[in-house]
Amino acid sequence: MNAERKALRVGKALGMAILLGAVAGAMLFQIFQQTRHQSVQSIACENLIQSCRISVDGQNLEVSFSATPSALKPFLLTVKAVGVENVSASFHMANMEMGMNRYALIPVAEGVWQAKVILPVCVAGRRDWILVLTLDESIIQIPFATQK
Ligand SMILES: [Cu+2]
Repeated sequence: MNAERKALRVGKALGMAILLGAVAGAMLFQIFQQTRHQSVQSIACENLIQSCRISVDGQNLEVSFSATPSALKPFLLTVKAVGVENVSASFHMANMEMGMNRYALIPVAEGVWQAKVILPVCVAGRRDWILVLTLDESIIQIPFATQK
């Protein structure tokens, strides 16, 4: 009886420890995520085909599409940014899971990064997308629309 009670107590303590550990882990992960990405900025680009000049975290960049984006039609995404080590792009829709649309941009010249992008068709018929660019530690969101 006594041993049983002891085992129960140990089990409860262990469960509590695991729970606290999980909570602490989740909090640490969140802090890590926040410090890793210093800023998320949403930027309006009038015309991504003519290229969009952006200044973020003291870094000047230029973002452009090679053609008017349209679902299932490949286009080139070009980002001009000097002095960055990693550029990646992902495409999202607000409040709608559109699957994995993630691209690692490849440096094609000094400070010029590119990826060939193919956007999926939206089952809801929406055309509003958000390009999320990650340049090292900075994240930039650029809303745009696809053509029919
Ligand atoms: Cu959609």
